[in-house]
Amino acid sequence: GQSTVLGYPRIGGNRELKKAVEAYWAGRIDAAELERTAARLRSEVWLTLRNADLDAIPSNTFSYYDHVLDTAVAVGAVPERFRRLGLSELDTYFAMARGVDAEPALELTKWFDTNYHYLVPEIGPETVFTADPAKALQEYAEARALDLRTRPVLVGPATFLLLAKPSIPGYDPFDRLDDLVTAYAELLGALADAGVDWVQLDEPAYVADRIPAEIDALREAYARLGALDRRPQIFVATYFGELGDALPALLDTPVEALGLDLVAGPGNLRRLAGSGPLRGRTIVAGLVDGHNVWRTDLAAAVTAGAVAYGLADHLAVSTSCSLLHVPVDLSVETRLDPALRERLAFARQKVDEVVLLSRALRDGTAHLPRPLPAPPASWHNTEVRARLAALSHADRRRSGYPLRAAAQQEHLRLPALPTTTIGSFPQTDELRRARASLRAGTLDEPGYEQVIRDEISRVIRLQEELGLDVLVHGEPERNDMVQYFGEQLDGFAATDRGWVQSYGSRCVRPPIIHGDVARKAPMTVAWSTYAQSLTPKPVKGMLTGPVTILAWSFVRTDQPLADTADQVALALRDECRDLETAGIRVIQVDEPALRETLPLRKADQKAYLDWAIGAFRLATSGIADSTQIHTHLCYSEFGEVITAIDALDADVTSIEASRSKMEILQDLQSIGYARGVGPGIWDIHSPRIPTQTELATALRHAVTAVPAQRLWVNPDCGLKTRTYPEVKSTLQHLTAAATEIRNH
Ligand code: THG
Ligand code: ZN
Repeated sequence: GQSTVLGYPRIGGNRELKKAVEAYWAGRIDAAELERTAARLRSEVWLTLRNADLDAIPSNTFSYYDHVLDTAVAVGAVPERFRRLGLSELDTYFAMARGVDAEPALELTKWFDTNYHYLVPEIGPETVFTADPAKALQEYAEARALDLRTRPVLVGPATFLLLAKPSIPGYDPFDRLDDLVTAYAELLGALADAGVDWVQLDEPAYVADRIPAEIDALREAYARLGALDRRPQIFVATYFGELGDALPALLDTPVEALGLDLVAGPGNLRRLAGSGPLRGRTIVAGLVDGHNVWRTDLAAAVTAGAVAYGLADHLAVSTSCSLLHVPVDLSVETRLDPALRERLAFARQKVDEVVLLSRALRDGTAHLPRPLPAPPASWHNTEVRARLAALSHADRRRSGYPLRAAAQQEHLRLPALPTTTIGSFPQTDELRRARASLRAGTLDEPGYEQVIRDEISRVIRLQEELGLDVLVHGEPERNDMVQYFGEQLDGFAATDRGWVQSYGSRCVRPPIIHGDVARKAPMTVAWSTYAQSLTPKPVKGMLTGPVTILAWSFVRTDQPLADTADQVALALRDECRDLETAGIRVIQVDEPALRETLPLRKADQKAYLDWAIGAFRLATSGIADSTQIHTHLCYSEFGEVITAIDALDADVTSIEASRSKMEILQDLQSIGYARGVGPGIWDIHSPRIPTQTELATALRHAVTAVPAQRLWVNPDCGLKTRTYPEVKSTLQHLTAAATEIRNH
């Protein structure tokens, strides 16, 4: 068999791409220097893959920002509003990615169920598709100069349109598939002319539920591309789940290779067995998990691979999806617990696994490494497991809302339309410097804590001056909201350089959950009570919910996610109790990831929502009626999970709404949501400072959907990416707008 990977991280082992791109944006380097860095990173990846003895090496997996945007450029889908800026090609590209003063960027949204975000193509009847193969050809030629014949990768035409949004309301971008396939035909022709043997077209959209018309359209698209007489061989890659009816549809076309995710979609094998003769086609078996960091169980993978081999005359071994979603190289993580390290594989190590598997399938399993020993006993927490086993329904239930609401009003004495913020305040240069000095050893722990205390008291004073009703401590002590909890919980490990691209130049370093989760000591109580000691107004405790902690970590796969979620929930439950005992009267448990980990297929969604809601309620039900629970949701459209939001049973839900023009309020109203709600009236992702009039208008609109007694006034997300001048002005406008509406 052959070996390949569907894609490889492009950020570099030390985030060189992030640094170069940001230096270019800041004007510190020019386009030529940026391009040199990019070319070096590309050749490093190709040489790494060649030196690992991988048979088939992908190209065009590099991106300055996002591979969906690259595909949009390759088919000419650059909206007129960016073309007319008259910028260079590179700057037009970055204008689409980041916006410019005059034009907002393309929308950014989740790439399936990963923590990667892509730029949403805008497609309408006016879009003129034209093939622009320059980038793919350039990369192919660069690799050719290293004596490599690579396989260019593009997002496939059907998935591209299914991920797009209409440029005018009501239009369906998918209606343009025929025209788009014409552009792809031209692209394939240009690649063939350059000597390209194989092209990879990614169609992951077909592992989600698709209507028959969409499946038929996929079949027709690949029948057309397959019938071209001037083209490379076509490899259609699918990943993140099971293909369903798209599998026989693709086998109905002349495509030469089909990629199946056998990690997230083990049922693909059964489906393949039932789908008739493969007629010489290659099956690319995704046996090595590209979405998680665990070493592959090679014996089990060989067994699955052998089954696939039995079905297909031609088999290649691959990763389940692109390796974009895992860190680059485990070998630099010298500070990890050896017992954990030996169980992990990052991108570089996963390439070795692919090569080993393809050899084992050809030559037998004699050379496979020995299986791992059992995990260390210290990863197992008997006490947590006993607590989990003893849980009952009652542990996930609070009193009825009317009782709670009365007790909370008694305890908090808030005005109508109470004002608050979501939690974080700007991370100042001083804070960043202090964190860097602490790491470098030039600032000691007491010195660092003094910096944090000073910052908290500044933030409290500012909020009192602004007249906000429920205050926050501003989270100056936190880097990333998940990293912060991961560092304090048993069962989690942090990496030094395990960066993964989240969007554009932004990366995250997800913690790894390897064992039973337990709280060693209170995690947030000291800072929250310090903040509360400075003011008579209620200060919110700030926690990250179990679903979000799991979504933004690498999770263990040896037990159901639901169990891990409940373990995290128990730790948070104890934290809530301790906050309450320490005098904190309002606790916010954020679940911004609730929507993003929703399974791609409808059939799997209920089970997910059941455990997700159950874990949130377990975390938040161990407290008195008089303690008010808030939750905060952002980064997604929540219409689809509206009943789940209700089922969380939080006393107050603050939710991103300013971009969707508050449609979410109608949605909540229509399912009978009857508790507090704070639709974000300030879009904090924009540096624009809204006026008091604008905010008052938004509030006036909101009170038509939600009675004033239940309506909260707040921005739509945390303020850590904004500056103090922006925050001060806008919060002033926000409190003034609330007063204006209260007095009418
Ligand atoms: N934390 C984590 N995952 C997330 C988010 C988060 N996923 C979804 C969403 N939020 C993604 N958004 C961001 C926003 C900013 C950054 C990363 C993801 C960011 N990263 C810093 C960078 O790349 O410079 C590094 C941060 C660090 O030093 O830890 O700014 O909030 N886990
Ligand atoms: Zn938010």
